[in-house]
Amino acid sequence: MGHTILEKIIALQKKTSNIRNLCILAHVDHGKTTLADCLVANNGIISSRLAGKLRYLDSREDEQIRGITMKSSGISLHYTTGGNEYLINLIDSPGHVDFSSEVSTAVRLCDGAIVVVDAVEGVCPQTQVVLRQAWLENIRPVLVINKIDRLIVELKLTSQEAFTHLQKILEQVNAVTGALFTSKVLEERAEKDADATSSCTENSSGDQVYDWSAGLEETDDSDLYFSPDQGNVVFASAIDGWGFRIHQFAEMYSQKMGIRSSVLLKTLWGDFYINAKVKKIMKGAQAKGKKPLFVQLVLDNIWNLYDAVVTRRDKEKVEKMVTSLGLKVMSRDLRHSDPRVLLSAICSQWLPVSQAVLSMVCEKLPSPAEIVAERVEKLMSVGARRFDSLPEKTQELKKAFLDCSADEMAPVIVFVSKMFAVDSKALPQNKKRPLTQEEIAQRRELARQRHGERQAANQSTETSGSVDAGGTSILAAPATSSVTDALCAQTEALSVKTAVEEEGKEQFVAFARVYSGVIRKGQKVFVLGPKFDPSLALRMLSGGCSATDALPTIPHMACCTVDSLYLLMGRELEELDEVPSGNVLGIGGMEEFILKSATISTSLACPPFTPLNFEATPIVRVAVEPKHPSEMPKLVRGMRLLNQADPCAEVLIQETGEHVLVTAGEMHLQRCLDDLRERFAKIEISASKPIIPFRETVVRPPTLDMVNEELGKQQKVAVIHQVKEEQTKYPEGVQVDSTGLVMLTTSNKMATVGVRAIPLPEDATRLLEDNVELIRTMVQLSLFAWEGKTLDINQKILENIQDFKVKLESHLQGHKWRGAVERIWAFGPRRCGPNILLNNIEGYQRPSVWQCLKCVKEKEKAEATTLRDFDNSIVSGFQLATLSGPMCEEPLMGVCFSVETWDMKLSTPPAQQDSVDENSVSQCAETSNDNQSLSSELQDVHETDMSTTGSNRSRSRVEAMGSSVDCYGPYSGQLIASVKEACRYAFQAKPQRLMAAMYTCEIMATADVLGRMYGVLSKREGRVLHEEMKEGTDMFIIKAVLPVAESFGFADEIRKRTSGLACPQLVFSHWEVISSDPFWVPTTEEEYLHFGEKADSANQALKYMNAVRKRKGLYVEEKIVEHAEKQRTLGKNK
Ligand SMILES: Nc1nc2c(ncn2[C@@H]2O[C@H](COP(=O)(O)OP(=O)(O)OP(=O)(O)O)[C@@H](O)[C@H]2O)c(=O)[nH]1
Ligand SMILES: [Mg+2]
Repeated sequence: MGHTILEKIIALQKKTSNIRNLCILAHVDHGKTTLADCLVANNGIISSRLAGKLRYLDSREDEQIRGITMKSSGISLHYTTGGNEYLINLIDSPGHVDFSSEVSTAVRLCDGAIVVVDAVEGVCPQTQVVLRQAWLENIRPVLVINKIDRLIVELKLTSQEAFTHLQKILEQVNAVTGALFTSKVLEERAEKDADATSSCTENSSGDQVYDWSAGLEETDDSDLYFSPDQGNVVFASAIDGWGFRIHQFAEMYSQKMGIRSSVLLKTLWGDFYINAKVKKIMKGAQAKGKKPLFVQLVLDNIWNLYDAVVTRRDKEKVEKMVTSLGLKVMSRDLRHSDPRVLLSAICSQWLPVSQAVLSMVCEKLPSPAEIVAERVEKLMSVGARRFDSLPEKTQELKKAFLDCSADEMAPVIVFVSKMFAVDSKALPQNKKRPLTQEEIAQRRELARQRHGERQAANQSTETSGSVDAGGTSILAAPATSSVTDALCAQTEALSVKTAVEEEGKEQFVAFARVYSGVIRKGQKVFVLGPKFDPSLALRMLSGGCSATDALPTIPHMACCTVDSLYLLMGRELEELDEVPSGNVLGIGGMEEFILKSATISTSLACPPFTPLNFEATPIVRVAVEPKHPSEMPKLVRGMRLLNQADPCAEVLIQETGEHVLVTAGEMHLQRCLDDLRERFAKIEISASKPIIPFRETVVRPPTLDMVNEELGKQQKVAVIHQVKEEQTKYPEGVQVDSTGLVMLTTSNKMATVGVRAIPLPEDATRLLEDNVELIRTMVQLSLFAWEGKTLDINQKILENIQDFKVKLESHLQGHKWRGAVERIWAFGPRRCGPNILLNNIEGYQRPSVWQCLKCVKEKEKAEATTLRDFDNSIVSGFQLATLSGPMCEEPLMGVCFSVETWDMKLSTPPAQQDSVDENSVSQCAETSNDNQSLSSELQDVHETDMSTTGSNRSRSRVEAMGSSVDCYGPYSGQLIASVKEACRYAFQAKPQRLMAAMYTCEIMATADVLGRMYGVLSKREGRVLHEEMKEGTDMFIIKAVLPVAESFGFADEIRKRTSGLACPQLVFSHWEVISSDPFWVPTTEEEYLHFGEKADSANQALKYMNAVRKRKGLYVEEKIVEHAEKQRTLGKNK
């Protein structure tokens, strides 16, 4: 990078109002990186001829090979418009769903976004996702409709058709924005109403009529939508290098036609036409069958150019056009065999896309100084905490955010959104740089000196050789010099070796942005982890302190010195000494302190930023191991590095000792494995087949049998092995009645529990699943209330809990569920899962899970005394039972366990029994192999709390128990085990089903490959939800669901079968019950006749279940060879 450009950028970094931080967002393959190329070429970093072909920001080899972006990367550009110089920090992001976490990391650092939409494909699933992400982060978007050349060359639309098509796309994009806006306004309004009703007295009658649209009308949304006349839409073809806003044409034609440009601007995009006779612009082009202005003045020109250059290759016409436009085209381009070369040579001069996009960005996107208060509050308030409940000093920092000042006194606030690995060779300090004139002169001088010395030494040896006797002292000199030479050589060799080792090492650079103050090299700063609590820190350190002071250890906080600062220049980094507020930057030497994201500040009052919104759920897991077992440590280290370098990948070690990698999808998995092999571990590794998660559940007894006959009327046939199984299913001491109630007594015969499993309605399960975070908060609140602490809790969260309760009640209707919601004992597994433990014990009134609502409101302490002893053992048993079910040890889902009896003989056990049990369960949960991450902050708080109080209590308990420890072990332990077993048997007493994780996929394909695509879908048990034709194109959009278990290789197969025309995007959507019964054997006469005794037609659920059991080393009932003689007969007959 040129020295002058670097200096210019450094100077511009200080002018906050002239900085634009933005990212490019779009669906996969809509042309983000190509567009970025055009912008980069404008700065002369790459040649404009290569723009669009090089994909400069796709710096990884696999990105280039696959033609897809996998990591977001930043580059700083400078741009001059209207006499103002701007610094543009551009971040290119990936569009593939598997890498959507990279988008989240990019969006957080920006103030604006360029949303790119393919003119042919229109709004795609990821387009909606990125628009929502931008919305959630309060960043302003502008629109680029790209690939308009495809409308001309591929779809062969006329300019008029293209106009209609473009209008439709714009409508689609605005519809998405509109929906986001409406929901926000309504939410705010509801909030306001809630505030109003809570503040006013309760005298209002309940029959208010809500006018929901009122809020919408009041709120100004005019600058929210994309509209060409607002100047926030660019029409472009990045590959051909052209793009424009209608401003440009309005100005051009206002001179030509003598119409004011403001009038033209208003009418150029719309249903207006020009009346040539009266030279006036009139409305109603469509009704009168006239050419709209946009077609006549804009599109027709472009269409003509393409026609002349690409379609007809009319040289004369092209030359005429070129001269009339006043352009200069090199004759080399004119003669080129590929017409696209000539085209881009003309277009990039006539309507350079970089000018159009960059001027729009500078005009329409906010500078870092314009950050709004709403966004600041959102960034600063983590989880359930309200902004106004933060410590006063912390709230004061809001001003620093809003000022965005680069003042000496301003506190430094930096957010690191991800860590990325770079080869240490690529770091500027390790790079060989050209020497300056003085350095060259210095070296020359040094070499001359050395040469002189050597010559002198040679001469002296020669003379000493000629002098005989007594010359030992002189002779000794060369000997010593040779020794030192050897030493020098050795040390040199050593240093070379370390340099080589260094070279291969990956270094981490933090991808960050400065929100306030100036960060300097060598400065001491605090690194605040995502769980850091400023109020705790402020309490611990009264008064001011800085990172240079010696500090006591504060949880989730570290002090460090800023090692190096970098300017991100795509593939390269440039070293900087300081970076002022408002800029995106790279920070080196932080790998010891930051895992994935962090906040850096000089003030301990600074709160950690809210966690990033990740759209993707990591679901694909594989076990990895080194090819050579001795290389295990390298793998472990490599996996640690990978975990740090990827925002979304999870790395864990299961209790079986397996190293498991969890990724968002197949493509992501591939990239992680490649990274592990080539960068982080540098060893050969083998990965298992993807481990597919399942869930276990129970359903209502089916009313139809497998041949669709009604059950119950037929005469049953006794299938021998089933009867046998029925008998052996339950061991001694377990009683199961015909309704599925399981009674089980502990080994010491002291307690008996009766449990029944009931399937939860589907809606209720979904509700539980969607509200995991809320349930977790509830658990934490109960815990706080339990300990007598009060927490300043957001009113909104309380409302959400109330709302959740009401919804749950509405889903649990019918006499079976009467009053059930009030009697919920716990949720599980992990206290927040989609299963319910119900207290149906007569005469046992325990506080419900909803007590937090009451406690927080009334600020009263929960009554602890009403809990029966060992209450928690029951909960723990339930947690364990729901964590792994009896079918294949996968977690349960949608099951309600109703405890109906609980008799205990022990009369006076110590009061504080339960906490130890709970502790043991939380540990179990941590090591288990479920795929839900445990990383939530609340959960952690909960666990640490439990472990500290638990250990204290356990000691006292052991002392107090003494006598009650019988030969079967502690009483509470027995109860846990019994409840767990009882739940399992109760589960087995009902019709059991497996649940499969499902992907939704949206595939776009042309009519001729539709049939083949359906073939692939049905082979993989996919189900088409709907199919529609995309207007104006010959494309169909098919929405389908597909089990995750069948998805591996799906994208590839579709691509191959449709010759690359269809490319599906798989997104995890939900869990679905597999309708077939894995334990099914024919029981009715019809089934028997239809399927035969063996029932060998494939049972999908059984297949899945056995595969999981096999993987986990569980017993699988499978006959390897059945009827061996038959096979022999077959062989003979051949
Ligand atoms: N016809 C046409 N093709 C384009 C245009 N812009 C990009 N492409 C092509 O579209 C393909 C995808 O372009 P990329 O720039 O890699 O797309 P992307 O949005 O960065 O893709 P991901 O990063 O993988 O999400 C490439 O083959 C480009 O050549 C355009 O304006 N017209
Ligand atoms: Mg890309």
